[in-house]
Amino acid sequence: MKRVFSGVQPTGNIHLGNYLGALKQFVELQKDHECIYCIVDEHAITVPQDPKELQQHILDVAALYMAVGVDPKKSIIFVQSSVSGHAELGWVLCCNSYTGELFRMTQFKAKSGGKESVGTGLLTYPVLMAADILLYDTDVVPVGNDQKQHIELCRDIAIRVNHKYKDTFVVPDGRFMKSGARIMALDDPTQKMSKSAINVHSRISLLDEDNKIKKSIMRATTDSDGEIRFDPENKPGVSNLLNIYSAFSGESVEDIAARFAGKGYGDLKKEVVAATQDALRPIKDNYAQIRESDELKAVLRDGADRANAIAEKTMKRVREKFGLGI
Ligand code: ATP
Ligand code: LTN
Repeated sequence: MKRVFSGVQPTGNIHLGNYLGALKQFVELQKDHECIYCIVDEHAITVPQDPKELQQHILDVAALYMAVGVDPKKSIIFVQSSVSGHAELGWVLCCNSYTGELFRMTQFKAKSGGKESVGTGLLTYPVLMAADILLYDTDVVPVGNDQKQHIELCRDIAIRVNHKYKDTFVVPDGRFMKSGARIMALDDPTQKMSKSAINVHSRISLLDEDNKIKKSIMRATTDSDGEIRFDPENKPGVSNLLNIYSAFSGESVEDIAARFAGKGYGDLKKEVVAATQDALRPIKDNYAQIRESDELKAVLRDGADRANAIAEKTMKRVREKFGLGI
């Protein structure tokens, strides 16, 4: 069975982009893969976090994993910092990556742009991500499109180390959804939907109430030509709505556009509202129950034990290959 690994940062506001790009894949892959899903708290502290809030957000993401359908009996769910191999392998990989390749990462450029001083962790962030993935001999990494460059870097580092130290790592592949891989902000469809945008109507959070979902979608930015057609370059707003609808229904964007021929944007938006509300309703119901249950921390402890057993085997191999320790 192929092994899957992915992670989400516990930084609040888990949104439709996170769900349609990543979490939805997590659930699908459980059927026929050995899956490991991590809450990457060490990635979260690359920017300042309030410790109390971080603790809550870790539990929020764990509960959301389970609420969308990740089953802790089938998959491992755990918190990154509870397995020390991540930080340890992260350091080893830092010593096998180049500052040049890290400075080229578009996410680093975006997050560091215009700042007077930039934390080192923001630069080495993708190396820690590579460590997360390589620590588990991962075959498949389900993520959104924005992580493509980081997956490529992870592959480059794995190939480089394998060349130097012979067959140390499995070289993983990214896995991207057809329609959900890049959900755009509703208020500005030229930007990706993000947790950190100031305007709450730029995103749908997975726990948003029906009314909020309706408001955010009905006021989504479109264009003035009135035709419903999939054309991300010239019609990013309408194309984003078609993408969201397609990701929920499984129908192709072209078929949806054909079905709406001659109708107005309002008609399309109403159906997107209904599809989103219907999809999020059971997630919200499950979440409320799971977040309050005592079972949650037990799931994370059990996940950490199972993850650690795999990680330790890899670290033993890595230490031997590199000549670390005695
Ligand atoms: P954000 O930019 O919203 O803060 P993020 O990408 O920095 O999110 P994570 O929460 O760790 O951080 O992302 C979890 C998963 O969601 C990743 O696989 C990421 O690629 C995916 N993802 C994030 N935003 C989108 C989006 N707008 N569309 C599709 N997938 C997304
Ligand atoms: N960098 C990712 C989160 C992340 C991740 C990972 C995803 C950290 N480690 C390992 C997949 C595999 C993000 O910002 N979305």
